[in-house]
Amino acid sequence: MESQMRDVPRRRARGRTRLLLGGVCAAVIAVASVAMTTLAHADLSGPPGSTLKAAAERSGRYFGAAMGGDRLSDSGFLTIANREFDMMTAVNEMKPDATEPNSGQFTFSSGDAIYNWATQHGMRVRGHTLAWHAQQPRFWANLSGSSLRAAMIEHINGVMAHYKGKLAYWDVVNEAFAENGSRRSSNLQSTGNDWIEVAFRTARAADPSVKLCYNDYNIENWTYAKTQGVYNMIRDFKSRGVPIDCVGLQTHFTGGSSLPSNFQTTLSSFGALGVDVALTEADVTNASTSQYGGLTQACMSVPRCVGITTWGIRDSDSWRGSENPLLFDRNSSPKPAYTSVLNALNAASTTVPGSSTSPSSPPVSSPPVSSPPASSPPVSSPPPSSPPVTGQPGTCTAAFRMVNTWGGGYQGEVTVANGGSTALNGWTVRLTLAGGQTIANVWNGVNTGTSGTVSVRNADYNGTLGPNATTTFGFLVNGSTNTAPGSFSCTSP
Ligand code: 9MR
Repeated sequence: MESQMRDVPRRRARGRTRLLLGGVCAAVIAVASVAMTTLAHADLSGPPGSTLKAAAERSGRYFGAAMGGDRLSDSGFLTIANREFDMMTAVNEMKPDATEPNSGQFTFSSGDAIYNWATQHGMRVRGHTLAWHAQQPRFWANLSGSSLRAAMIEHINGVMAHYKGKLAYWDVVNEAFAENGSRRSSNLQSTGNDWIEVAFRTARAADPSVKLCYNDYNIENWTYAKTQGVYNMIRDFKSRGVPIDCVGLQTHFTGGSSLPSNFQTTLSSFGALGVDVALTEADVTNASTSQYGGLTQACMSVPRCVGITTWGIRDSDSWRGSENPLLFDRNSSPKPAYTSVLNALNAASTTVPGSSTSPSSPPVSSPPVSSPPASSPPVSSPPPSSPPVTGQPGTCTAAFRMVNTWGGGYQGEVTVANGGSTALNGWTVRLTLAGGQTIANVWNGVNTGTSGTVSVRNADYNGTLGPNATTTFGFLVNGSTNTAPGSFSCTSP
C-alpha cells in the first residue's frame, strides 16, 4: 500500500487540517456483471434489525461501507461486510486515475473486483468518483481548456458506459467547492464555470438509470459558507433542469471537526430542493457514541436521507486509523458507537419516499418535494394565461441557444416547442453542423449522425408535448470553429 499526503481540506474558521492517507490497491480479476439488488420493503412496525443493514432497511434505507481492493483477501473485513452492510463504495478503484491511466485506455479490473464481490453478496454499489481535482489521470496534467474539458467528457462516457445500469449512485463530481463557498480553483474549474453541469449532463446521457450525486466534505453545518455554496449550486441546477439527483455529505467528523447541532436542518434543506441526501464517508474521532447516534438520528428523521456509508469498517481500515473513528475495533468487535447507530436506525421516524406502501413518513423535517423523476428533462406546461390555441395540429418548432463556447467546441441547447392545438407524440429536429464539426454528446435526445446534417429525436421520456409545451435537449460539439448550426427543422409524426 502506498501512502501519500494529498490536498488538505481545511475548515479555516477553526484552523483544522486533515491528512489524507491511503493506498491504491491491487487489481483483481473481473467477472461478469451482476444485476442490481433492490431495496427491502420498508416497514417501521416490524421487529428491530439486529444488523446495521437490517435496521436501515426497516425504513427503506441502506447502510454502506467503503472498501479498497486489498480487503478482498481480508476475511475479517469480508465477514463483517457481508453480515452488516448492503451498499459498497470503492475507496480508490473507480477514481479517474484508476479507471483511465492513459488517454482512452480504460481499466476496470480493480473496480470490477469490488463491484462483483459486493453484488454477489447482495449489496448495491456506489460509484466514486468521475470528476475531481485529485487522483486524476496523469495525462490530464498536460491538458487544459477545451482539451481537458473533452478529456473529462470522454472519461465520464467511458467509465459510465462500462457500469451502465449496474450502479445505484455515481458521485459525478467530488469536492468542487472551497471553504469560503466559492468554487475551488482547479484545472477543471479553469475550463469554465459550467464544467460541473456539463459533467452531470454528460453523465445523465451516458446512463439514465443511475442516480447522479454531487459529493463533498465540510457541508454538514448549515450556516457554513461552503454548505451554502453547494446548496445554491444545487438549487440553481434544479431550477434550470440540470440533471442532479443527490448530494453526498461526506460526514468526516475527524481531525477535530464534530457533529453540528443543525445537521438535520442541512439534510432537510438539501432534501427540500428535490434531491436525495446521503452520508457518504462517515467517520468520527474516537467513534463518539453521541455523535454517531446523532448523525444517524438526523438522517433517520429526514425522508430524503437515503442511507449512511462509513469510510471503512474497522479502525484498521480507516484513512485516519490513529483516531479510531469507525464502528468496529481492530479485532472486528463492534464498539459502543455501533450500538448507538443500530439503535438510532431502529428508531427511524421516517421512511424513504417510495420504499413503503403504507408510508409512515410525515414530512417531519422536509416538505414534500415535487421534482421531476431522475431522467425527466424539464417539460413546461403552458402558463395559465396562455392565449386560446389556434395553431395547427402537431406544429413543432426548434430554437437554438449557444450555451457556452471554448477553443475547440461549444455546448448548444435546442428548445422544441409545440405550437399546435393537439399533443405532439414524438419529434425530430434536423440541424446542420458547420464543416469540420462533430457532435460529441447529446442529452435528452437521441441523435443519428455526428457531422453534417444530424437528426435528433426525442428520448423515451420527453416525446409527448401538449399544446404550447416545450422541452429542451443539449449537445456538445467539437471542432475548430464555434459556428452555430444552420438550417433547423422540426418534424413530428
Ligand atoms: O481513502 C482514500 C485514500 O486511500 C486516498 O489516498 C485518498 C486520496 O485522495 O482518498 C481517500 O478517500 C477520500 C475520498 O475519495 C474523498 N473524500 C475524502 C476521502 C478521505 O481522504
